[in-house]
Amino acid sequence: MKRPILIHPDPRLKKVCAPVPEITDDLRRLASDMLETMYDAPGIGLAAPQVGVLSRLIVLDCVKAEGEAPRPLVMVNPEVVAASEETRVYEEGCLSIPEQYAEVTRPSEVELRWIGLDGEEHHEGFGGLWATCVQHEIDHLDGKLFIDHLGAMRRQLITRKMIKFKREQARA
Ligand code: K1U
Ligand code: ZN
Repeated sequence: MKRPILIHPDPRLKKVCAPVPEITDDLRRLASDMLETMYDAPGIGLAAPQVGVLSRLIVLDCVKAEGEAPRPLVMVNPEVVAASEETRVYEEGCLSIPEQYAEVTRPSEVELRWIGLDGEEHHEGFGGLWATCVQHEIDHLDGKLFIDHLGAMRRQLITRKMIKFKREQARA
């Protein structure tokens, strides 16, 4: 089932999310709904707070090349355990900040630990778009948006545009 995506500004997007204590059927259903919502948007990632659930759960699939098999990943309680000194700049977007893009600098490679829906602990290194996306999603779990990496002026400008966007959406 597709779920509505919260649009910035919304107080739920500013909260630090709680760790998931156990893998339940409700959590599996939420992960499945989030993947459906992400693919439909379309997007390459989605964090639980974006659908109003303040739990540490993210989904992502950064396979972009046509003809390549999808690789949906579900990460419970994801943590960056190591990050490269080398950085990469990428023009990021966010499904909670539609039609706004900005360059964000982040470590180009990260090593992650997370719990899968199988209840097992996973470790893996990510680079390129996967590294950018997973850091963007973990930021969501800490109440941080990509615009929080920008200067105050640019952030305020985008926030004002979003307030206007939400007002127009409410009227339509
Ligand atoms: O978390 C989100 O809001 C999803 C966001 C993830 C993201 C995008 C770019 C850099 C870092 C993280 C998106 O998926 S925005 C949409 C998007 O980037 C995209 C959509 C379709 C095809 C390719 C990219
Ligand atoms: Zn986002």
